[in-house]
Amino acid sequence: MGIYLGLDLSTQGLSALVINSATAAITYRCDINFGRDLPQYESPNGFLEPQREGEYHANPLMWLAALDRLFARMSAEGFDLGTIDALSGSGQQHATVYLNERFLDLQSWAGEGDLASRFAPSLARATAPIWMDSSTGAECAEIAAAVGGDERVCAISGSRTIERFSAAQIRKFYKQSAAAYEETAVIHLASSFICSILAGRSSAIDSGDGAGMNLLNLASGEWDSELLAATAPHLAAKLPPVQFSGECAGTIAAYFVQEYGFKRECSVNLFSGDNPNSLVGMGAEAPGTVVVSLGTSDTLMASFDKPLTDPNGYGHVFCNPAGGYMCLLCFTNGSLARERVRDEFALDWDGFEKQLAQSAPGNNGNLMIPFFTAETTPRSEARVDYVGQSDFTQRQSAAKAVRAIVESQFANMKIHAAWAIENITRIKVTGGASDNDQICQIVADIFQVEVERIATSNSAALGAALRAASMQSGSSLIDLSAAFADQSRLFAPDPAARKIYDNFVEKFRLHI
Ligand code: ADP
Ligand code: XUL
Repeated sequence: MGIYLGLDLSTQGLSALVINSATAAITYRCDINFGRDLPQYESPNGFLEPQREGEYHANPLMWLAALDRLFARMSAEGFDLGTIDALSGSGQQHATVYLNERFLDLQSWAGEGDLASRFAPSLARATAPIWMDSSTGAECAEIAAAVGGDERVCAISGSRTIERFSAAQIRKFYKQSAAAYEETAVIHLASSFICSILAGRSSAIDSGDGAGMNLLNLASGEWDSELLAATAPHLAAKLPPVQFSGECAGTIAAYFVQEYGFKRECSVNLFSGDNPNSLVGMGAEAPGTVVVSLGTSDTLMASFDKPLTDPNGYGHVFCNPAGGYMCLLCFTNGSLARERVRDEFALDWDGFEKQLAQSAPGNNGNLMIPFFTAETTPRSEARVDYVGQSDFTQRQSAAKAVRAIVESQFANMKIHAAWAIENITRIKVTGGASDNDQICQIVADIFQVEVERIATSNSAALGAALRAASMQSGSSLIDLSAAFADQSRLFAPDPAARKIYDNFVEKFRLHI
């Protein structure tokens, strides 16, 4: 039992969340916003003004300045950092940090000044491409071609080549700046970079976040020599080792003991990516429980024991910090698409919910292809079709249109997640649209499993804190995260809806 800190380095800020495992309580939170708190880095939303279309980079020194600022703020608020027994963290996935030989020379870590000034000379590249970057289409094609096609890349690494993933980003750097690439001694992810700083030496990349690089062989858990060779020369020598997320990176660096009063024996658990950490924070790290997040886009995360990969190549598979594997599927047309239909009929969310309540499951066969913008799952150009009765296709009925978008979205989700969710027993829903009871009920009826609404705020930081607690205390991650489960509301599936929705899903499949 003890006090554990979870850090979350997201796109827009750095957050801290502290838990007391004896009382299963979140006891403290603190946030730094890059734009507001560190305006000198000229990154109001956490990234630098794009220099070219699709190019999104951040300044890694800003992340270090945020770490100093966060601990200073925690101390100023009276939080005693000396009480922390172990910590871990979470990083936005895919972002790469390029460091020179100096970073590997621990003598050079001592010195004067704050973290940003100590580590500025260690950067081999001034900026880190982040997950929002989509400028590497050419490099994706080159890597896929060298390995024998995207299906093969997906089968090995868990994802086809993806623009924001690290391999394509590393290749682009090598092509554009060969000399700086040569000078790069080690390439870290955002997560393993911050972990290294805290542990006082270059740490491993955990297999959860490492799987978001298009470089890890999922089945072996090691870097894949073919993918490395297809990406850039001598890459094996520039990558840290990959290790299971539950490993310890060491005890906290002297800098944090001296500056902020951490105790010397405070352990640093390997960091992981925000999605693997969220899986833990939402208590879904054991197979059977699936998380569906209904935000701007809709996403689905599920865990499984074997290194399955998406036969269609839409989803991503990462290693699960609790062991085994997890998938992440993104449905781009989530809340924004529901808003389009809501606005077409001049409704508010209450009105949208009332229209859902007035219409019947299956919607008399009326369905919709709801891709108002280009869709990720399945990959599709923007496409909106109304299929069904004449008053529906002429859009005269709000009740039918509102039901059609919701039922069609979740039919689409059920079809494209089928490979990952064979034996699910529960769906945990979260995100803005999970406030809507009717939507939750439709999810329960289409998937024919109990749906539990959970309130989460920063599940990535919570997942990191729970991982630190598990590593330090030896308690199972599953037991720990269950103890932190939020109050929830349950929606039971209506057995009478099973057949209706089985037919509806098959009909949707024919039109997709
Ligand atoms: P993100 O984290 O992606 O910014 P959120 O999880 O905060 O998104 O969800 C925001 C979305 O939730 C908004 O786009 C809004 O359309 C949707 N939303 C909020 N309330 C409801 C509701 N009662 N029914 C359906 N959708 C809702
Ligand atoms: C996942 C992804 C994002 C980032 C943002 O593939 O790109 O979820 O991790 O935080």
